[in-house]
Amino acid sequence: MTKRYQDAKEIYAKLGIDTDAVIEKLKTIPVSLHCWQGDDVIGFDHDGPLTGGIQTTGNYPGKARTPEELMADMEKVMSLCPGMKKINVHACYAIFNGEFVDRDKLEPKHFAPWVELAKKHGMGLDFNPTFFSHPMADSGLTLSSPDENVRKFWIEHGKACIRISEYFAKETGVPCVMNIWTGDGFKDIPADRMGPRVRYKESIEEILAEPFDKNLVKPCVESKVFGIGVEAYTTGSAEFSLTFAATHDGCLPLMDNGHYHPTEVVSDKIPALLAFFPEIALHITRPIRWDSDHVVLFDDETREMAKEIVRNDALDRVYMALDYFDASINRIAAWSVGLRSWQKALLMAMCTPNAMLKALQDEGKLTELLVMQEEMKTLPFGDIWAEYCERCGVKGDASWYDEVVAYEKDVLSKRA
Ligand code: RNT
Ligand code: ZN
Repeated sequence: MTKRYQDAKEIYAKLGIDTDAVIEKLKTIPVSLHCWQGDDVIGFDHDGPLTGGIQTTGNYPGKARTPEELMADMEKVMSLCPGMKKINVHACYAIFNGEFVDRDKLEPKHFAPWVELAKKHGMGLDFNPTFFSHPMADSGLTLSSPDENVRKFWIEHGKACIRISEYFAKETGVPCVMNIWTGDGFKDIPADRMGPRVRYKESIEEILAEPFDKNLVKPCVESKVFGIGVEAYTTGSAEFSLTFAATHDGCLPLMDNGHYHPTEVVSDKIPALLAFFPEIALHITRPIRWDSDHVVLFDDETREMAKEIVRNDALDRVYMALDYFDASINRIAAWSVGLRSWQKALLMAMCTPNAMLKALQDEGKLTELLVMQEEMKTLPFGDIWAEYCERCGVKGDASWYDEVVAYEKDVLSKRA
């Protein structure tokens, strides 16, 4: 224990915060690490481009080309970041040994190496059907398509993913969050806004009709405001997704903080949803002007989101997953900066005298509240962070980046 930590611990103790207890607690809270930062959201089941209205930009050398490379990269990231992790897998990251099957025919065995990875690290797995980057998604509509064959294909994909999610949960002993997101929408003004939504609703209902144990599989519906090439209309809008989750038992709403109008904030939506849903899910990202999926930083809104989870005592009700993809910088660093930032945000929220601040609000002492909230910002949080990292066996300062530089030299730079 450093002298700096001891001093900081005393300062926080005066505010009623037991930093040792906070550190122990945070170590047990899982954050889901998305596999798709490592190869620019491509996966292993197709050669085509990324579609669905999402985009990576940049061409930094060293992206993972095989399951082995991707998993090695993720292990590197996990070794650089504190806290408990889960791995978030997309269906397009199926691993075929010779025989290829299309997305509607996927089976648990195609994801066995992911289960092995999870077991090796004592982690859980989350899962996502991939409704994009596929010829059956070329029209821009999948589950909401007017073409019955297209819908049927994607419904079968969704059902296969439910079975795979349940397999993940059974194998790892950790519930699997399965997130349904489609990029379905129109570039220009539609003639029918309701038809696709009614079809989308019925398609998700068919997927969820696949039998599964609600304690093992947590299906979510993720909303979105618009995508690239689908600027005028998104089938799975905020109202659609929220209402769907609210009216379908066992289905969770998933909010991605890149999927709203730029002045809306997910931090404010978290407590609104927690007032109604037993459990909710998040995609944590950083939008710049649009759903740009920049690397998550320790910035104001990230901290505000973490605060809402922590001070509403909802760490066990909110499934937290990272979702960003930057191809313009070292991908190991991109992943690590984002995960470390979210960990920092959680730690800071847990090192805040939330009960005291709430009491000031309820007593109408709003001037004092403002003063105290500002005071909190300059407490020696960095020393608590350093201690937390130390106790998790990772670097608390920027020297984690030295390992990234070495990995780039030894491993990434050799990938042609
Ligand atoms: C896209 C959504 C979605 C994807 C992943 C890859 O805007 O955020 O969650 O990023 O499924
Ligand atoms: Zn997302």
